[in-house]
Amino acid sequence: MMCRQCEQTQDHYACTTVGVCGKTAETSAMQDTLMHAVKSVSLWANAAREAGATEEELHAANVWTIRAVFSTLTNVNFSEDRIAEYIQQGMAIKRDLEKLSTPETKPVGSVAEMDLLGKSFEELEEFGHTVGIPKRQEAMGDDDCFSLNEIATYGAKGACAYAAHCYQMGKMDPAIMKDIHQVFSKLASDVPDMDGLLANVLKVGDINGRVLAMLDDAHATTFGNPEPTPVKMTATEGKAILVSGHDLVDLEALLKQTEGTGVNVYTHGEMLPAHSYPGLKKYKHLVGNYGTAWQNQKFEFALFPGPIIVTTNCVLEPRRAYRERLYTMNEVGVDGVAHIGEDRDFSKVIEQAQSMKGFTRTVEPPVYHTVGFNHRAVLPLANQVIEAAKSGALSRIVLIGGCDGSQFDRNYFTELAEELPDDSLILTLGCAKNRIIRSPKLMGATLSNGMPRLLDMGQCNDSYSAVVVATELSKALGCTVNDLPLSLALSHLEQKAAAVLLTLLNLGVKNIRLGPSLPAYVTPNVLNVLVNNYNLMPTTNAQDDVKSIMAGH
Ligand code: SF4
Ligand code: SF3
Repeated sequence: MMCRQCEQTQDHYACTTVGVCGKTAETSAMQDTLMHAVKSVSLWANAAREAGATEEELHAANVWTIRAVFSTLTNVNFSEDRIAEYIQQGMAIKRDLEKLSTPETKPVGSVAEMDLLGKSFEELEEFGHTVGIPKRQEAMGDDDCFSLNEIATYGAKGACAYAAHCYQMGKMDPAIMKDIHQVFSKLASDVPDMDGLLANVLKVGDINGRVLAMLDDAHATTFGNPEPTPVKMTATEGKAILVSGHDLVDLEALLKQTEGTGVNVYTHGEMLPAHSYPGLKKYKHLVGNYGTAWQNQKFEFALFPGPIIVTTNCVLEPRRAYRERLYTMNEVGVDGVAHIGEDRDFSKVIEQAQSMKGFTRTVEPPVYHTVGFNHRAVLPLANQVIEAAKSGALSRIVLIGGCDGSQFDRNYFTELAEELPDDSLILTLGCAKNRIIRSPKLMGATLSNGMPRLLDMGQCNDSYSAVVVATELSKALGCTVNDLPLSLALSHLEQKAAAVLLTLLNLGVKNIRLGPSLPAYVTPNVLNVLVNNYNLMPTTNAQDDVKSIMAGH
Protein backbone atom coordinates (compact mmCIF):
# COMPACT_ATOMS: atom_id res chain seq x y z
CA MET A 1 0.00 0.00 0.00
CA MET A 2 0.99 3.57 -0.48
CA CYS A 3 -1.28 6.30 0.82
CA ARG A 4 -0.14 9.82 1.60
CA GLN A 5 -3.33 11.78 1.17
CA CYS A 6 -3.40 13.22 4.67
CA GLU A 7 -1.14 15.14 7.00
CA GLN A 8 -0.79 12.42 9.59
CA THR A 9 0.77 9.99 7.11
CA GLN A 10 3.57 7.80 8.48
CA ASP A 11 6.85 9.72 8.99
CA HIS A 12 5.48 12.48 6.76
CA TYR A 13 6.26 10.18 3.85
CA ALA A 14 3.43 7.66 3.29
CA CYS A 15 1.54 4.88 4.99
CA THR A 16 3.00 1.76 3.44
CA THR A 17 1.99 -1.17 5.63
CA VAL A 18 -1.10 0.00 7.46
CA GLY A 19 -2.58 3.50 7.74
CA VAL A 20 -1.90 5.67 10.76
CA CYS A 21 -5.68 6.12 10.53
CA GLY A 22 -6.15 2.34 10.79
CA LYS A 23 -6.86 1.73 7.09
CA THR A 24 -5.63 -1.69 6.04
CA ALA A 25 -3.51 -2.36 2.96
CA GLU A 26 -6.48 -4.28 1.52
CA THR A 27 -8.93 -1.38 1.92
CA SER A 28 -6.31 0.99 0.56
CA ALA A 29 -5.95 -1.13 -2.61
CA MET A 30 -9.74 -1.31 -2.94
CA GLN A 31 -9.91 2.50 -2.66
CA ASP A 32 -7.24 2.83 -5.36
CA THR A 33 -9.46 0.72 -7.61
CA LEU A 34 -12.46 2.89 -6.72
CA MET A 35 -10.64 6.12 -7.55
CA HIS A 36 -9.67 4.60 -10.90
CA ALA A 37 -13.34 3.78 -11.45
CA VAL A 38 -14.20 7.41 -10.64
CA LYS A 39 -11.86 8.55 -13.40
CA SER A 40 -13.36 6.05 -15.82
CA VAL A 41 -16.92 7.13 -15.02
CA SER A 42 -15.83 10.76 -15.36
CA LEU A 43 -14.44 10.16 -18.84
CA TRP A 44 -17.71 8.54 -19.89
CA ALA A 45 -19.80 11.23 -18.22
CA ASN A 46 -17.94 13.82 -20.29
CA ALA A 47 -18.53 11.75 -23.42
CA ALA A 48 -22.24 11.43 -22.64
CA ARG A 49 -22.52 15.19 -22.02
CA GLU A 50 -20.76 15.97 -25.28
CA ALA A 51 -23.18 13.64 -27.02
CA GLY A 52 -26.08 15.63 -25.60
CA ALA A 53 -27.17 13.51 -22.62
CA THR A 54 -29.53 15.31 -20.27
CA GLU A 55 -28.77 16.04 -16.63
CA GLU A 56 -31.50 13.60 -15.70
CA GLU A 57 -29.63 10.89 -17.61
CA LEU A 58 -26.43 11.89 -15.83
CA HIS A 59 -27.98 12.07 -12.38
CA ALA A 60 -26.94 8.59 -11.23
CA ALA A 61 -23.35 9.23 -12.34
CA ASN A 62 -23.30 12.58 -10.55
CA VAL A 63 -24.59 11.21 -7.25
CA TRP A 64 -22.37 8.14 -7.43
CA THR A 65 -19.27 10.25 -8.14
CA ILE A 66 -19.56 12.50 -5.11
CA ARG A 67 -20.53 9.68 -2.76
CA ALA A 68 -17.92 7.21 -3.98
CA VAL A 69 -15.20 9.83 -3.74
CA PHE A 70 -16.36 10.94 -0.27
CA SER A 71 -15.97 7.34 0.91
CA THR A 72 -12.22 7.50 0.18
CA LEU A 73 -11.48 10.50 2.38
CA THR A 74 -9.42 10.03 5.52
CA ASN A 75 -11.43 8.55 8.40
CA VAL A 76 -14.58 7.89 6.39
CA ASN A 77 -14.87 4.32 5.21
CA PHE A 78 -12.76 1.41 6.44
CA SER A 79 -15.08 -1.27 5.07
CA GLU A 80 -13.61 -3.08 2.11
CA ASP A 81 -17.05 -4.56 1.34
CA ARG A 82 -18.64 -1.15 1.05
CA ILE A 83 -15.83 0.13 -1.19
CA ALA A 84 -16.24 -2.94 -3.41
CA GLU A 85 -19.96 -2.15 -3.64
CA TYR A 86 -19.21 1.39 -4.82
CA ILE A 87 -16.90 -0.05 -7.50
CA GLN A 88 -19.62 -2.35 -8.82
CA GLN A 89 -22.17 0.48 -8.85
CA GLY A 90 -19.65 2.64 -10.73
CA MET A 91 -18.99 -0.03 -13.32
CA ALA A 92 -22.74 -0.44 -13.96
CA ILE A 93 -23.11 3.35 -14.29
CA LYS A 94 -20.18 3.40 -16.70
CA ARG A 95 -21.95 0.91 -18.96
CA ASP A 96 -25.07 3.09 -18.96
CA LEU A 97 -22.97 6.13 -19.86
CA GLU A 98 -21.37 4.24 -22.74
CA LYS A 99 -24.82 3.91 -24.27
CA LEU A 100 -25.33 7.68 -23.99
CA SER A 101 -22.12 8.57 -25.82
CA THR A 102 -21.42 8.45 -29.55
CA PRO A 103 -18.43 7.11 -31.55
CA GLU A 104 -17.29 10.75 -31.90
CA THR A 105 -17.30 11.44 -28.15
CA LYS A 106 -16.13 7.99 -26.99
CA PRO A 107 -13.00 8.24 -24.80
CA VAL A 108 -10.07 5.92 -25.44
CA GLY A 109 -7.31 4.46 -23.29
CA SER A 110 -7.00 2.01 -20.45
CA VAL A 111 -8.87 4.09 -17.86
CA ALA A 112 -11.86 4.51 -20.15
CA GLU A 113 -11.78 0.85 -21.06
CA MET A 114 -11.49 -0.58 -17.53
CA ASP A 115 -14.29 -3.02 -16.85
CA LEU A 116 -14.54 -4.70 -13.48
CA LEU A 117 -18.26 -5.42 -13.47
CA GLY A 118 -18.91 -8.72 -11.72
CA LYS A 119 -15.24 -9.24 -10.79
CA SER A 120 -14.47 -11.01 -7.55
CA PHE A 121 -13.46 -9.22 -4.40
CA GLU A 122 -9.87 -10.49 -4.80
CA GLU A 123 -9.72 -9.27 -8.41
CA LEU A 124 -10.92 -5.81 -7.41
CA GLU A 125 -8.27 -5.63 -4.72
CA GLU A 126 -5.59 -6.98 -7.05
CA PHE A 127 -6.47 -4.34 -9.63
CA GLY A 128 -5.81 -1.66 -6.98
CA HIS A 129 -2.16 -2.68 -6.80
CA THR A 130 -1.79 -1.91 -10.50
CA VAL A 131 -3.13 1.66 -10.20
CA GLY A 132 -1.69 2.78 -6.85
CA ILE A 133 0.65 5.75 -6.41
CA PRO A 134 3.95 4.00 -7.35
CA LYS A 135 2.59 2.68 -10.64
CA ARG A 136 0.95 5.92 -11.66
CA GLN A 137 3.94 8.01 -10.65
CA GLU A 138 6.20 5.78 -12.72
CA ALA A 139 3.86 6.02 -15.69
CA MET A 140 3.89 9.82 -15.51
CA GLY A 141 7.65 9.88 -15.16
CA ASP A 142 7.77 13.34 -13.61
CA ASP A 143 7.54 13.76 -9.84
CA ASP A 144 6.49 17.41 -9.94
CA CYS A 145 3.70 16.75 -12.39
CA PHE A 146 2.60 13.81 -10.31
CA SER A 147 2.61 16.03 -7.23
CA LEU A 148 0.23 18.41 -9.03
CA ASN A 149 -1.90 15.42 -9.97
CA GLU A 150 -2.10 14.41 -6.31
CA ILE A 151 -2.82 17.97 -5.09
CA ALA A 152 -5.76 18.20 -7.48
CA THR A 153 -6.94 14.68 -6.59
CA TYR A 154 -7.06 15.37 -2.86
CA GLY A 155 -8.62 18.79 -3.35
CA ALA A 156 -11.24 17.27 -5.65
CA LYS A 157 -11.98 14.67 -2.99
CA GLY A 158 -12.75 17.47 -0.53
CA ALA A 159 -14.91 19.27 -3.08
CA CYS A 160 -16.87 16.05 -3.74
CA ALA A 161 -17.42 15.58 -0.01
CA TYR A 162 -18.82 19.11 0.28
CA ALA A 163 -20.95 18.50 -2.82
CA ALA A 164 -22.30 15.34 -1.15
CA HIS A 165 -23.31 17.47 1.86
CA CYS A 166 -25.15 19.80 -0.54
CA TYR A 167 -26.93 16.88 -2.14
CA GLN A 168 -28.21 15.79 1.27
CA MET A 169 -30.20 19.02 1.16
CA GLY A 170 -31.32 18.39 -2.41
CA LYS A 171 -28.77 20.75 -3.99
CA MET A 172 -26.70 19.77 -6.96
CA ASP A 173 -25.33 22.08 -9.65
CA PRO A 174 -24.98 20.43 -13.09
CA ALA A 175 -22.25 22.91 -14.07
CA ILE A 176 -20.24 21.93 -11.00
CA MET A 177 -20.72 18.23 -11.72
CA LYS A 178 -19.55 18.76 -15.28
CA ASP A 179 -16.41 20.48 -13.97
CA ILE A 180 -15.79 17.74 -11.41
CA HIS A 181 -15.95 15.11 -14.15
CA GLN A 182 -13.57 17.17 -16.27
CA VAL A 183 -11.11 17.43 -13.39
CA PHE A 184 -11.11 13.65 -12.84
CA SER A 185 -10.80 13.06 -16.59
CA LYS A 186 -7.67 15.19 -16.60
CA LEU A 187 -6.40 13.20 -13.61
CA ALA A 188 -6.93 9.99 -15.57
CA SER A 189 -4.13 10.94 -17.94
CA ASP A 190 -0.51 10.12 -17.17
CA VAL A 191 0.83 12.75 -19.58
CA PRO A 192 3.22 15.02 -17.62
CA ASP A 193 1.53 18.22 -18.72
CA MET A 194 2.80 20.73 -16.14
CA ASP A 195 0.70 23.74 -17.25
CA GLY A 196 -2.46 21.70 -17.69
CA LEU A 197 -2.05 20.07 -14.31
CA LEU A 198 -1.42 23.41 -12.62
CA ALA A 199 -4.57 24.79 -14.24
CA ASN A 200 -6.42 21.70 -13.04
CA VAL A 201 -5.29 22.41 -9.45
CA LEU A 202 -6.69 25.94 -9.60
CA LYS A 203 -9.85 24.65 -11.26
CA VAL A 204 -10.40 22.43 -8.22
CA GLY A 205 -10.05 25.52 -6.01
CA ASP A 206 -12.64 27.30 -8.13
CA ILE A 207 -15.05 24.35 -8.07
CA ASN A 208 -14.71 23.99 -4.32
CA GLY A 209 -15.39 27.70 -3.81
CA ARG A 210 -18.66 27.33 -5.74
CA VAL A 211 -19.57 24.17 -3.81
CA LEU A 212 -18.90 25.89 -0.48
CA ALA A 213 -21.09 28.84 -1.51
CA MET A 214 -23.87 26.40 -2.43
CA LEU A 215 -23.45 24.57 0.87
CA ASP A 216 -23.59 27.80 2.86
CA ASP A 217 -26.78 28.78 1.07
CA ALA A 218 -28.30 25.31 1.45
CA HIS A 219 -27.68 25.29 5.21
CA ALA A 220 -29.21 28.74 5.68
CA THR A 221 -32.17 27.97 3.42
CA THR A 222 -32.87 24.63 5.10
CA PHE A 223 -32.24 25.52 8.74
CA GLY A 224 -32.41 29.35 8.86
CA ASN A 225 -29.61 31.88 9.26
CA PRO A 226 -27.14 30.78 11.94
CA GLU A 227 -27.10 33.14 14.92
CA PRO A 228 -24.79 33.45 17.93
CA THR A 229 -26.00 30.85 20.42
CA PRO A 230 -24.53 29.71 23.73
CA VAL A 231 -24.20 25.91 23.77
CA LYS A 232 -24.18 23.94 26.98
CA MET A 233 -20.94 21.98 27.06
CA THR A 234 -21.81 19.96 30.16
CA ALA A 235 -24.16 17.03 30.78
CA THR A 236 -27.89 17.13 31.52
CA GLU A 237 -29.48 14.28 33.45
CA GLY A 238 -31.33 11.86 31.20
CA LYS A 239 -31.12 9.32 28.38
CA ALA A 240 -28.86 10.39 25.58
CA ILE A 241 -27.79 9.94 21.95
CA LEU A 242 -24.59 11.46 20.57
CA VAL A 243 -24.27 12.64 16.96
CA SER A 244 -20.91 13.26 15.31
CA GLY A 245 -19.79 14.25 11.81
CA HIS A 246 -20.96 17.18 9.72
CA ASP A 247 -24.37 16.27 8.37
CA LEU A 248 -27.10 18.56 9.70
CA VAL A 249 -29.87 16.81 7.74
CA ASP A 250 -29.23 13.58 9.64
CA LEU A 251 -29.26 15.47 12.91
CA GLU A 252 -32.59 17.06 12.03
CA ALA A 253 -34.10 13.66 11.19
CA LEU A 254 -32.91 12.31 14.54
CA LEU A 255 -34.31 15.32 16.41
CA LYS A 256 -37.70 14.78 14.79
CA GLN A 257 -37.74 11.08 15.66
CA THR A 258 -36.57 11.58 19.26
CA GLU A 259 -39.05 14.36 19.99
CA GLY A 260 -41.26 13.33 22.92
CA THR A 261 -39.29 10.12 23.60
CA GLY A 262 -37.49 11.53 26.63
CA VAL A 263 -34.12 11.03 24.94
CA ASN A 264 -31.74 14.00 24.80
CA VAL A 265 -29.48 14.60 21.81
CA TYR A 266 -25.88 15.82 22.11
CA THR A 267 -23.58 17.03 19.35
CA HIS A 268 -19.98 15.92 19.06
CA GLY A 269 -16.99 17.25 17.09
CA GLU A 270 -17.97 19.10 13.92
CA MET A 271 -21.68 18.90 14.85
CA LEU A 272 -21.16 21.66 17.46
CA PRO A 273 -22.17 24.58 15.17
CA ALA A 274 -25.55 22.88 14.56
CA HIS A 275 -26.81 24.60 17.71
CA SER A 276 -26.73 27.98 15.96
CA TYR A 277 -29.42 27.14 13.35
CA PRO A 278 -32.99 28.17 14.24
CA GLY A 279 -34.34 25.06 12.51
CA LEU A 280 -32.31 22.82 14.81
CA LYS A 281 -32.04 24.72 18.08
CA LYS A 282 -35.83 24.90 18.27
CA TYR A 283 -35.70 21.28 19.47
CA LYS A 284 -35.45 21.58 23.24
CA HIS A 285 -34.01 18.09 23.56
CA LEU A 286 -30.92 19.15 21.58
CA VAL A 287 -29.43 19.80 25.00
CA GLY A 288 -25.75 20.38 24.39
CA ASN A 289 -22.36 19.31 23.17
CA TYR A 290 -20.27 16.45 24.46
CA GLY A 291 -16.56 15.72 23.97
CA THR A 292 -13.98 17.35 21.76
CA ALA A 293 -12.60 16.51 18.32
CA TRP A 294 -12.53 13.20 16.43
CA GLN A 295 -9.14 11.96 17.62
CA ASN A 296 -10.44 11.61 21.17
CA GLN A 297 -13.48 9.54 20.25
CA LYS A 298 -12.06 6.23 21.47
CA PHE A 299 -12.17 7.59 25.02
CA GLU A 300 -15.10 9.94 24.70
CA PHE A 301 -17.42 7.50 22.94
CA ALA A 302 -16.53 4.77 25.45
CA LEU A 303 -17.64 7.04 28.30
CA PHE A 304 -20.80 8.36 26.65
CA PRO A 305 -23.82 6.70 28.31
CA GLY A 306 -25.83 6.09 25.14
CA PRO A 307 -25.61 5.20 21.45
CA ILE A 308 -23.47 7.21 19.04
CA ILE A 309 -24.19 8.07 15.40
CA VAL A 310 -21.39 9.09 13.03
CA THR A 311 -22.90 10.85 10.04
CA THR A 312 -19.71 11.71 8.11
CA ASN A 313 -15.99 12.03 8.79
CA CYS A 314 -14.26 11.42 11.09
CA VAL A 315 -14.71 7.89 12.40
CA LEU A 316 -12.05 5.72 14.00
CA GLU A 317 -11.99 1.92 14.29
CA PRO A 318 -14.13 1.55 17.43
CA ARG A 319 -13.12 -0.01 20.72
CA ARG A 320 -15.12 -2.97 21.98
CA ALA A 321 -16.45 -0.73 24.76
CA TYR A 322 -18.83 1.06 22.37
CA ARG A 323 -18.80 -0.95 19.12
CA GLU A 324 -22.30 -2.32 19.79
CA ARG A 325 -23.74 1.14 20.24
CA LEU A 326 -22.00 2.84 17.33
CA TYR A 327 -23.95 3.53 14.12
CA THR A 328 -22.60 4.85 10.83
CA MET A 329 -24.47 6.71 8.09
CA ASN A 330 -24.01 7.85 4.50
CA GLU A 331 -20.50 7.23 3.16
CA VAL A 332 -19.11 6.26 6.55
CA GLY A 333 -18.35 2.59 7.02
CA VAL A 334 -16.68 0.29 9.53
CA ASP A 335 -16.99 -3.49 9.16
CA GLY A 336 -19.22 -5.01 11.81
CA VAL A 337 -20.77 -1.68 12.83
CA ALA A 338 -24.50 -1.10 12.22
CA HIS A 339 -25.21 1.18 9.26
CA ILE A 340 -28.34 3.32 9.08
CA GLY A 341 -29.77 3.43 5.56
CA GLU A 342 -31.11 6.26 3.46
CA ASP A 343 -34.51 6.00 5.17
CA ARG A 344 -32.86 7.48 8.29
CA ASP A 345 -34.78 5.11 10.53
CA PHE A 346 -33.34 5.66 14.01
CA SER A 347 -35.81 3.43 15.87
CA LYS A 348 -33.13 0.93 16.96
CA VAL A 349 -30.86 3.74 18.16
CA ILE A 350 -33.67 5.31 20.17
CA GLU A 351 -34.60 1.92 21.65
CA GLN A 352 -31.01 1.38 22.69
CA ALA A 353 -30.80 4.85 24.24
CA GLN A 354 -33.92 4.13 26.25
CA SER A 355 -32.48 0.86 27.52
CA MET A 356 -29.34 2.59 28.81
CA LYS A 357 -28.78 4.67 31.91
CA GLY A 358 -27.99 7.96 30.22
CA PHE A 359 -26.46 10.74 32.30
CA THR A 360 -27.35 10.25 35.94
CA ARG A 361 -26.87 13.86 37.00
CA THR A 362 -26.77 17.36 35.59
CA VAL A 363 -23.36 18.97 35.89
CA GLU A 364 -23.44 22.19 37.90
CA PRO A 365 -22.48 24.87 37.23
CA PRO A 366 -22.93 24.40 33.48
CA VAL A 367 -20.28 25.59 31.02
CA TYR A 368 -21.27 27.34 27.80
CA HIS A 369 -19.52 28.12 24.52
CA THR A 370 -21.03 30.47 21.96
CA VAL A 371 -21.23 29.33 18.34
CA GLY A 372 -22.86 30.83 15.26
CA PHE A 373 -20.55 33.60 14.01
CA ASN A 374 -21.33 32.77 10.42
CA HIS A 375 -20.75 35.58 7.90
CA ARG A 376 -24.41 36.52 8.31
CA ALA A 377 -23.75 37.27 11.97
CA VAL A 378 -20.26 38.76 11.52
CA LEU A 379 -20.93 41.14 8.64
CA PRO A 380 -23.37 43.29 10.65
CA LEU A 381 -20.42 43.76 13.04
CA ALA A 382 -18.14 44.92 10.18
CA ASN A 383 -18.46 48.61 11.08
CA GLN A 384 -17.63 47.82 14.70
CA VAL A 385 -14.59 45.85 13.53
CA ILE A 386 -13.44 48.63 11.21
CA GLU A 387 -13.93 51.26 13.95
CA ALA A 388 -12.04 49.08 16.41
CA ALA A 389 -9.18 48.69 13.92
CA LYS A 390 -9.07 52.44 13.26
CA SER A 391 -9.19 53.39 16.95
CA GLY A 392 -6.48 50.88 17.85
CA ALA A 393 -8.82 48.68 19.93
CA LEU A 394 -8.19 45.87 17.42
CA SER A 395 -4.68 45.13 16.27
CA ARG A 396 -5.21 42.12 13.99
CA ILE A 397 -7.70 39.49 12.90
CA VAL A 398 -6.36 35.95 12.83
CA LEU A 399 -8.30 33.10 11.29
CA ILE A 400 -7.35 29.70 12.68
CA GLY A 401 -9.17 26.95 10.84
CA GLY A 402 -9.05 23.37 9.70
CA CYS A 403 -8.66 19.99 11.29
CA ASP A 404 -7.67 18.75 14.68
CA GLY A 405 -5.69 15.54 15.09
CA SER A 406 -3.83 13.48 17.59
CA GLN A 407 -0.33 14.82 17.07
CA PHE A 408 1.07 16.85 19.94
CA ASP A 409 2.41 19.50 17.55
CA ARG A 410 -1.18 20.49 16.74
CA ASN A 411 -1.01 22.37 20.04
CA TYR A 412 0.76 24.95 17.91
CA PHE A 413 -2.63 26.36 16.89
CA THR A 414 -3.82 26.77 20.49
CA GLU A 415 -0.48 28.30 21.45
CA LEU A 416 -0.76 30.65 18.50
CA ALA A 417 -4.20 31.76 19.69
CA GLU A 418 -2.97 32.18 23.26
CA GLU A 419 0.17 34.09 22.25
CA LEU A 420 -1.76 36.63 20.21
CA PRO A 421 -2.16 40.00 21.98
CA ASP A 422 -5.36 40.74 23.90
CA ASP A 423 -6.44 43.26 21.29
CA SER A 424 -6.57 40.71 18.45
CA LEU A 425 -9.68 38.99 17.14
CA ILE A 426 -9.61 35.24 16.52
CA LEU A 427 -11.93 33.54 14.03
CA THR A 428 -12.15 29.75 14.15
CA LEU A 429 -13.43 27.18 11.64
CA GLY A 430 -13.44 23.39 11.58
CA CYS A 431 -12.64 20.91 14.31
CA ALA A 432 -9.28 22.61 14.99
CA LYS A 433 -11.26 24.93 17.25
CA ASN A 434 -11.81 22.25 19.86
CA ARG A 435 -8.53 22.83 21.64
CA ILE A 436 -8.71 26.62 21.34
CA ILE A 437 -12.19 27.07 22.78
CA ARG A 438 -11.13 25.31 25.96
CA SER A 439 -8.15 27.58 26.57
CA PRO A 440 -8.69 29.28 29.97
CA LYS A 441 -6.93 32.33 28.57
CA LEU A 442 -9.41 32.70 25.74
CA MET A 443 -12.71 31.55 27.25
CA GLY A 444 -14.94 34.59 27.64
CA ALA A 445 -12.18 37.00 26.52
CA THR A 446 -13.35 40.29 25.00
CA LEU A 447 -11.83 43.24 23.16
CA SER A 448 -11.80 46.63 24.90
CA ASN A 449 -15.01 47.54 23.01
CA GLY A 450 -16.77 44.50 24.51
CA MET A 451 -16.69 42.30 21.38
CA PRO A 452 -15.84 38.65 22.06
CA ARG A 453 -12.27 37.87 21.00
CA LEU A 454 -13.09 34.37 19.83
CA LEU A 455 -15.68 34.11 17.07
CA ASP A 456 -16.61 30.56 16.09
CA MET A 457 -17.55 30.64 12.38
CA GLY A 458 -18.64 27.00 12.21
CA GLN A 459 -17.61 23.70 10.69
CA CYS A 460 -14.95 23.33 8.02
CA ASN A 461 -18.06 23.10 5.80
CA ASP A 462 -18.64 26.79 6.65
CA SER A 463 -15.28 27.97 5.29
CA TYR A 464 -17.20 30.09 2.79
CA SER A 465 -17.99 32.39 5.73
CA ALA A 466 -14.32 33.36 6.01
CA VAL A 467 -14.18 34.12 2.29
CA VAL A 468 -17.28 36.36 2.51
CA VAL A 469 -16.06 38.22 5.58
CA ALA A 470 -12.59 38.83 4.11
CA THR A 471 -14.02 39.93 0.76
CA GLU A 472 -16.58 42.27 2.32
CA LEU A 473 -14.05 43.80 4.73
CA SER A 474 -11.65 44.45 1.88
CA LYS A 475 -14.43 46.13 -0.10
CA ALA A 476 -15.36 48.31 2.88
CA LEU A 477 -11.74 49.32 3.41
CA GLY A 478 -11.01 49.76 -0.30
CA CYS A 479 -8.10 47.33 -0.32
CA THR A 480 -7.36 43.75 -1.38
CA VAL A 481 -7.85 40.77 0.93
CA ASN A 482 -4.06 40.50 1.14
CA ASP A 483 -3.84 44.07 2.48
CA LEU A 484 -6.30 43.49 5.31
CA PRO A 485 -4.98 43.28 8.89
CA LEU A 486 -5.83 39.58 8.57
CA SER A 487 -3.65 36.48 8.93
CA LEU A 488 -4.64 32.90 8.20
CA ALA A 489 -3.33 29.76 9.84
CA LEU A 490 -4.61 26.50 8.39
CA SER A 491 -4.40 23.29 10.35
CA HIS A 492 -4.76 20.66 7.67
CA LEU A 493 -5.26 16.95 8.00
CA GLU A 494 -7.69 15.55 5.49
CA GLN A 495 -8.90 16.36 2.00
CA LYS A 496 -11.63 18.85 2.88
CA ALA A 497 -8.88 21.09 4.26
CA ALA A 498 -6.87 20.52 1.07
CA ALA A 499 -9.88 21.70 -0.95
CA VAL A 500 -10.32 24.82 1.20
CA LEU A 501 -6.64 25.67 0.76
CA LEU A 502 -6.96 25.42 -3.03
CA THR A 503 -10.04 27.66 -2.93
CA LEU A 504 -8.11 30.31 -1.02
CA LEU A 505 -5.15 30.07 -3.40
CA ASN A 506 -7.46 30.26 -6.41
CA LEU A 507 -8.90 33.47 -4.96
CA GLY A 508 -5.38 34.88 -4.80
CA VAL A 509 -5.17 34.79 -0.99
CA LYS A 510 -1.53 34.96 0.07
CA ASN A 511 0.47 34.56 3.28
CA ILE A 512 -1.35 31.48 4.59
CA ARG A 513 0.46 29.55 7.30
CA LEU A 514 0.06 25.80 6.85
CA GLY A 515 0.82 23.20 9.48
CA PRO A 516 1.61 21.37 11.62
CA SER A 517 3.66 19.90 8.75
CA LEU A 518 3.50 20.23 5.00
CA PRO A 519 1.73 17.58 2.91
CA ALA A 520 4.00 14.68 1.92
CA TYR A 521 2.66 14.81 -1.64
CA VAL A 522 4.07 18.26 -2.38
CA THR A 523 7.53 18.08 -3.98
CA PRO A 524 10.18 20.75 -3.19
CA ASN A 525 9.75 22.29 -6.66
CA VAL A 526 5.98 22.51 -6.35
CA LEU A 527 6.36 23.96 -2.86
CA ASN A 528 8.66 26.63 -4.31
CA VAL A 529 5.94 27.60 -6.76
CA LEU A 530 3.44 27.90 -3.90
CA VAL A 531 5.90 29.91 -1.81
CA ASN A 532 6.87 32.22 -4.67
CA ASN A 533 3.35 32.80 -5.98
CA TYR A 534 1.34 32.76 -2.75
CA ASN A 535 3.89 33.16 0.01
CA LEU A 536 2.53 29.97 1.54
CA MET A 537 4.39 29.52 4.83
CA PRO A 538 4.99 26.41 6.90
CA THR A 539 4.13 27.02 10.56
CA THR A 540 7.23 27.40 12.77
CA ASN A 541 6.62 28.03 16.47
CA ALA A 542 3.82 30.06 18.00
CA GLN A 543 6.04 32.77 19.52
CA ASP A 544 7.95 33.53 16.32
CA ASP A 545 4.85 33.26 14.15
CA VAL A 546 2.91 35.68 16.38
CA LYS A 547 5.75 38.21 16.12
CA SER A 548 5.67 37.86 12.36
CA ILE A 549 1.86 38.04 12.20
CA MET A 550 1.77 41.17 14.35
CA ALA A 551 4.41 42.72 12.10
CA GLY A 552 1.93 42.21 9.26
CA HIS A 553 3.54 39.15 7.66
FE1 SF4 B 1 -2.19 7.14 6.07
FE2 SF4 B 1 -3.78 9.29 5.97
FE3 SF4 B 1 -3.83 7.46 4.03
FE4 SF4 B 1 -4.83 6.90 6.46
S1 SF4 B 1 -5.61 8.42 4.97
S2 SF4 B 1 -3.56 5.56 5.20
S3 SF4 B 1 -3.36 8.02 7.75
S4 SF4 B 1 -2.12 8.81 4.56
FE1 SF3 C 1 -12.29 17.66 11.37
FE2 SF3 C 1 -12.33 15.14 10.57
FE3 SF3 C 1 -10.96 17.98 9.17
FE4 SF3 C 1 -14.35 19.25 9.30
S1 SF3 C 1 -13.89 16.17 11.59
S2 SF3 C 1 -12.41 19.41 9.93
S3 SF3 C 1 -10.60 16.42 10.58
